[in-house]
Order: sequence, then C-alpha cells, then structure tokens
Amino acid sequence: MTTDLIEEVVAAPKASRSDYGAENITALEGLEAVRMRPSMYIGDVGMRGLHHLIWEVVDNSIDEALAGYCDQITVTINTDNSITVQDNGRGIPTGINSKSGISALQMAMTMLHAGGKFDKDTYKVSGGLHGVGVSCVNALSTDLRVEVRREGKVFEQEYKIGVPQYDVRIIGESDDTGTQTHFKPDDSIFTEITFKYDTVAGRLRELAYLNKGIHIFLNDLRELDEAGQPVRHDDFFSEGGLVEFVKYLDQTRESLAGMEPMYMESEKGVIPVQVAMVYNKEGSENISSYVNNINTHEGGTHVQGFRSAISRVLKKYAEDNNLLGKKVGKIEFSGEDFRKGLTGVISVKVQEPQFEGQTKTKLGNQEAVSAVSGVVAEILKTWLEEHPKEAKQIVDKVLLSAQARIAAASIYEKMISGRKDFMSGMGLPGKLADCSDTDPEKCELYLVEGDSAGGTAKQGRNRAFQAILPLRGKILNVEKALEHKIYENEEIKNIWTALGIRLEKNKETGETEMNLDKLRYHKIIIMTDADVDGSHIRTLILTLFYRNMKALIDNGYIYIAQPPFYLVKKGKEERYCWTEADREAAVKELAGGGREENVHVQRYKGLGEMNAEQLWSTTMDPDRRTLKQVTVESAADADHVFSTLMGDEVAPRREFIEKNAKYARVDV
Ligand code: 0RA
Repeated sequence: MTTDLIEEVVAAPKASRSDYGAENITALEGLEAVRMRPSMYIGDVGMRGLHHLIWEVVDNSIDEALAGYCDQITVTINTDNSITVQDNGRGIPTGINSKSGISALQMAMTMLHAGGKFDKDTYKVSGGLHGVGVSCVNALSTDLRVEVRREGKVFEQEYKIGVPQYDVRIIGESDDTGTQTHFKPDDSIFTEITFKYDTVAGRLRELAYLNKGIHIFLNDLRELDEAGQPVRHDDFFSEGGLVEFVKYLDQTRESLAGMEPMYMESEKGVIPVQVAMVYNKEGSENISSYVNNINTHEGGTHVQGFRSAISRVLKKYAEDNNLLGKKVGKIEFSGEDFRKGLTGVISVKVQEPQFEGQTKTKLGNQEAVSAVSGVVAEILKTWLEEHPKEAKQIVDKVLLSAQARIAAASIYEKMISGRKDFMSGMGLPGKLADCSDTDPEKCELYLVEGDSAGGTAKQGRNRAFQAILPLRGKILNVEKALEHKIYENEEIKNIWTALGIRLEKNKETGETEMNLDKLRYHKIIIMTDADVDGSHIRTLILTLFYRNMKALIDNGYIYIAQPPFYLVKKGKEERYCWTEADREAAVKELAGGGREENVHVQRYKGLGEMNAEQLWSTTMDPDRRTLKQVTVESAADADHVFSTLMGDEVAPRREFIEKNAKYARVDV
C-alpha cells in the first residue's frame, strides 16, 4: 500500500466529473495491462503466482503492523479456494481524494503503482518481491470485496476483474477498525487455483518470526472435522523473533556447548539490521537472509558483511587468546571454516533495494556490507569475551573444519589430476551396469537400493538407454560428516564416477565447483523400497545431491521412481495400484459384484518382491511409469526439510517424501 495517494485525501470536496473519468480510465488501462501480462507483475501464473496474491495482500497488513497499528492478521482459505485476509489496523482510508474525486480506497484497489513506493520516514518496506500492490490482486480476481472499519463505520466495495461494481458505500457501524479483503483468483488466468496449505503456512510462519509480536492466524475451511472445526489451522506468533527463528531452524541439531543463539540488532543507521545465530555440532552452513521480509535466496551484500565479520572477529579472538596451537602458522583459514555448523538468520530493511542474480533474490546495495558487518563484529566480540567456554569450542570446530577441508582438497587434487590410486583407476565403477547409448539426453541412471533389487532392475531394464547402479547399505550422512569423509565414501565415489561429474577449482574464488560437461545421464532416478529404510536411503541420497551436487537438482535431472504399493489379483487378471483408492477400486472391479474375498491383494514393501517383468512394467517402462521430478523450490525450506530428516527421529523422516519435499509431479 503506498501512502502518497492517501496523504492527499481531504475531507470530501467533490472533484469535477472530468477528473473522475480520467482517473478511472487510467486505472482500467493499468489493470488491463496486468491481465494481459500477469507474469510480468506476479512472476508466473502457476503455483507461485497464485500464492503471490496472498503475499501481496498480507504484506499490506504487515506494513500496518510495522507502523505500530495492527497486531492481528487472519488468513482464511475458503471452501471455494478464495482467500480472506483480515487485520485490525487503522483501515484503509475511505475519504475522497481531492485531485481525482475518487475515494482513496478505490484508488488503492484499482490503480497500478509502479514499483513499491516508499515512505521514507517509516520503514514501509514489504510490498512483496515485485511490489506491485493489491490492485494486481484485484485485476487477477474474478471477485474481490474489501471491507473497511474506521471512524465508527463499516465501508465496502466490490470489484470484478478489478472493475468496481459500485462506489464505496457504508453498510453499518462498528467500534473496531481494520481491513478485510476477500478475493477469488481468476481461473482463466491461473493454471493452478488450489492453494497449498503448507506453502501458505510456511510463509506466514516466516513472517511471524521476522516481525515479532504479530499474531498471524491461518484457517483452512476446505476440510472440517466432525465438530465443524478446520482440520488444518495455525496460530503463528513469535515473541522472540529471530532468536526463535534460529532455534526453529536448528531444532533437530544439537547446539555447540549448549549455547543459546546470539542476537544482534541495530535500529540506528540507514539500514536497520537484525541477526541471530548459533553454532551446532554439525558441518553445514545454514544462513537465511531477508531484505524487507523477502527471502534473498542468493544472498548478496548483507550476507557478505555477515560472513566477513564472522571470519575477522573469530580469527582475531583465536589469535589473541592463543587458541590456535603451534601448527597454526601453517594452516591457512578459508572463510567457510568459520561457518561450519553455523545457523543464522539475517534480516535487513533497505529503502531502495537493488535485487540482482538469476532469480532476483540477491541484494546488491553496497551499503549493506558495512551495516551488517559493523553490527555483527561488535556484538560477536563482546559475546566471545563473555562466553570463553563456548568460544573455545567454536575455535576448535573451526580448526577441525580447516583440517578436514585441507584433507578434502588433497583428495580433489587427486580426482582432478586423475591419479590411479583413487577410484579404481578412474574407470566406471564395477557395480555399474551401463547402457549402450551414449547420448546423455537419452540416458537414464537408476540408483537402486540393494544388490538384489539392483539385479532385478538389471534384468528388467531396457539396456539401450537405462543404466543401473546398485547401492549397498547406508549412504554416508553428508550433513553430519566431515568434508573429506564424503569423498572417501565408496558409495558416493561410485555415484560421482558413474555420473561423470568432474570437480574444478574456480581460479577466481578458489572454491571447488562441479563441471557437468561430461555428465553421462540426464535422468538420475532414485529407486528405493516403499518402507521406512527405503525412505531413509532416498533421503540420504537426496541430501547428498542437495548439499554436494545441487546443480543436478537445479537442472531438473533428479527423479524419484514410483513403484506400486499393491498388486490386486483374481485368476489371471492383475491390477497394480499406487493409492488406497486405486486398490479399493481394483478390488471392486475384479470382484465384478461378486465376493471380494476371492480377490487377492498383495502389498509391495520392497522392490525385491517384484520380478523383472513386473518392475519393468510398473516402474521403469517410460510408457507406463510415473516419475516425480525433484525440484528444490526454496533453499531455506529444503534445508529445513533435510535437517529435520537428518535428526535422530525416525517419524519425521518417514513423512519426508509425502509431505515436505517439493516435487512437481510429471509423467515422463
Ligand atoms: C495508509 C494509511 C492508513 C492506513 C493504511 C494505509 C492501511 C492500509 C492497509 C492495507 C491492508 N490493511 C491496511 N491497513 C491500513 C491510515 C491513515 C490514518 O488512519 O491516519
């Protein structure tokens, strides 16, 4: 919501009719532009764009909360997949704008505003990634109704595809204040019109942590229990803000030396900064960063400032306190050594953010570097002085990480130079049953759990383009392992060599990068049993790809095979079933109105229960199988998913495939 137009609202002098007409035409043209090219305004017209509509409306309420006038926001997903967003703010002004003769409310709802304009005094900094405003939501909704409570009255206006159906009118009285927006996305624009509860909940949870003190309620009315209450609902509220966010992100990891997250904040200066961080006992770096409540997945200058402060302060502390031992003169630290096992959230507010990078989620404003590094350096220094026991453990961990990195580097060197003592002569792994075709676009590699299922897959496959690599036992958990262990692990080495991935050192940054030029397969299909072990192994393999070969996921090369859960049989008639509903239908069908007891239902738990022909026809034949493509929608989400799974609890792991991972279903 921009305030520039609101400021011009005066009591209610009627403007000339001609002005009124002119403003209306401008509004209509703007909304028409949005409907002509919706993707330009909201990103796309699929799932993301659809959910973007909610973010746009909620952001306006968040702005009102940040201004200090609102502490409750309720989002409702209605039975018809329409959305209601209600807040207890001051209510959008409804007076008549002197210039246009139109009510401020109607202007806000119908006039397109270029970019997210800014009130420089208050940090009105949300407005969504595209900052397009609620008028876009209006243009892309078949029906929208806004209800405002302020000045003792209840106002309303309705629109269809952005066009007002009547002037703002008073429909009652109320002592409350607030704004309620109800909209139904236009199904002639969006390819998807079903909102995903988990997507909405994830974003609202994040907003609650980033903006402490706001109650954000979510109700999904599409499914009710016997008492008529929503099956799915949430109440997101954080008193502790980023400190609680970091604890939430790290809930399955054990913190180092039992430390509590550090918190640093500076509301002074041009760029308000908030940072919370904690070290855990594991090996990965998990930094989430936000600019104006928007997740900057690609990082940028604020993350750069954070990292440089961490390295500088920790190194100085270690040196000043003689914690590095005698050898240390020889160890050359790398920035990443200081961030192993570090989980942190950085949130900055920038008045005119410059977004760069492939997905426009990388902050470019240079002033953010020193703003963040200044705050982090100051507080971290003090914290280390005050927590010598924890500080010692952090330094020890840094040392260990540096040593593991140096050991790993010498393994890389051998891989790159192709020395014979590494990876059985650099040939393909002995366990790989390769395909005869060599065009990577046509070739598929099945990663199969267990030697026995691997054998069945070898018999069942089409050897022209399908290769099989059986994986034995448990893959190393890369989340917990030290870096050099990853490259020494037999199963992992087999995967690397079979895929034909090479590692290269980037001359500029010194970081190790993957080269996919020699990638041998463009479909890498994980095929595991439909039981808990299978799901664990699948998760480990996915974690390996996510942490160490993310480019494969980004390129859409990773898939998950879908073996059937049941075989329903009567005499010679057979039906494979993937869901309970399928199974029930198949039993009915084969019983043919007769007794269902005569129908035999076999539950497949392991791939080994199928013979080669069955495995081919249900799971491997491109004409009949279903594959799920793995797409990591959001690195932060994915990281949380993986870390949850990598905890010691079995139950959350099992839920992984069904619930948390972001897959697009594709039939290939
Ligand atoms: C500008 C001025 C005022 C309220 C708002 C914007 C406002 C906008 C939205 C959008 C959703 N919820 C909102 N709540 C408030 C108030 C000006 C005043 O009362 O002095």
